Amino acid sequence: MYAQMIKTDSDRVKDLSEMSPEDRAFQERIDRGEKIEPKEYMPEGYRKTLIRQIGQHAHSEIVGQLPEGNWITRAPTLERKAILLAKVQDEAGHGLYLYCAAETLGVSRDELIGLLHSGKMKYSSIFNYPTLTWADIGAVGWLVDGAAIMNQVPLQRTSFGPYSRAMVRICKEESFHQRQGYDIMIKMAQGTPEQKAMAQDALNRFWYPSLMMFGPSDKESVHSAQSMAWKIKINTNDELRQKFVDQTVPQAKYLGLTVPDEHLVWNEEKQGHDFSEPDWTEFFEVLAGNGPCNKERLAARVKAWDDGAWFHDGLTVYAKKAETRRARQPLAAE
Ligand code: BYC
Repeated sequence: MYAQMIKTDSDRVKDLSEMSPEDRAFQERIDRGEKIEPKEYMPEGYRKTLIRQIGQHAHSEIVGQLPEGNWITRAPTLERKAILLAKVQDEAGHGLYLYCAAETLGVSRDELIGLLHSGKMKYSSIFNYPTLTWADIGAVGWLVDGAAIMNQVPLQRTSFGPYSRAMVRICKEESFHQRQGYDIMIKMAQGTPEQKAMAQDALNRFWYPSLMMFGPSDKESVHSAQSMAWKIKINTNDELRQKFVDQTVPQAKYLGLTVPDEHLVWNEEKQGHDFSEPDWTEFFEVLAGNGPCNKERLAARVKAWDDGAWFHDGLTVYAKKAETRRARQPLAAE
């Protein structure tokens, strides 16, 4: 059912005068900055948009474990291994908070996971790129988690209560993730010439995919206008991309690394950097399933699900039996 719904939430933004009385009252609550809670009235489009965004966000956290999980057994020291393990576990936790937030909107976790596995629901484009060296783990923490924080800090103020509360906790953990990535980059950039070259190579490969994480340019973004009217999104894709570039360029400079963009320049007038757009053809190809690792990532998730089926099935049967037992319990016990 949700497969058909997912695409239908990008209608033109309606004016207050065009809305039903319920939708107008709802929009006025949003405009006053009130939070919307699961059992309260919400337009169908608001609910669908949230299911799409929160579901995709949850899937991103879960699929996002794969490129880093790949390096747990190869981390260079025991300390780095323990830190990476903790970070990857945090991502699993983020996925679970977000699936719970989505479930309050009337969609089950199994349904969402089914949509991911059938390719009907997306996850972040960034996780379709490979992590080839240890420096990539630094770049993922620094750039990917850095971009995630830039996007997620404003989402703490999103209008849907459960999503907003999940984001508060997630943001705290993401900031540790970004620091651990930057710490790896410092070590590599200040290491041997070979290590510094690895750090530069990781920056070269992750720079543009990180810029793509914010979504297409504002003129190509189909959902932004309505999502911003509903305060599901607080900033446009281009606003956040600009902030990310402005924050990250000095960090690259501190590392002694070069951002791979010959057009990157400080613009005094706009008090921000001018920079090159990512290759949007590549972005849409990745979204269509043709990125370097799309097939591998999805296959890994489907395999994990299938391998764990005996456990889910066991738990479900146990839960049913326990419910039947409880229902049969004599009232005298009360
Ligand atoms: N990748 O109209 P637009 C993490 C899709 S996990 C894939 O601008 P919207 C981490 C978009 O869905 C962080 N698809 O959409 C985890 C739409 O397609 P559909 C993940 C993308 O929703 C582990 C179409 O393009 N963060 O940090 O208004 C380890 C048009 O786009 C992408 C979130 O999920 C993309 N990059 O804005 C380390 C944040 N961009 O659905 C780190 C929550 C766009 O119509 N999400 N699309 O088929 C958001 O803030 C918004 O959904 C977006 C897109 C800004 C991503």
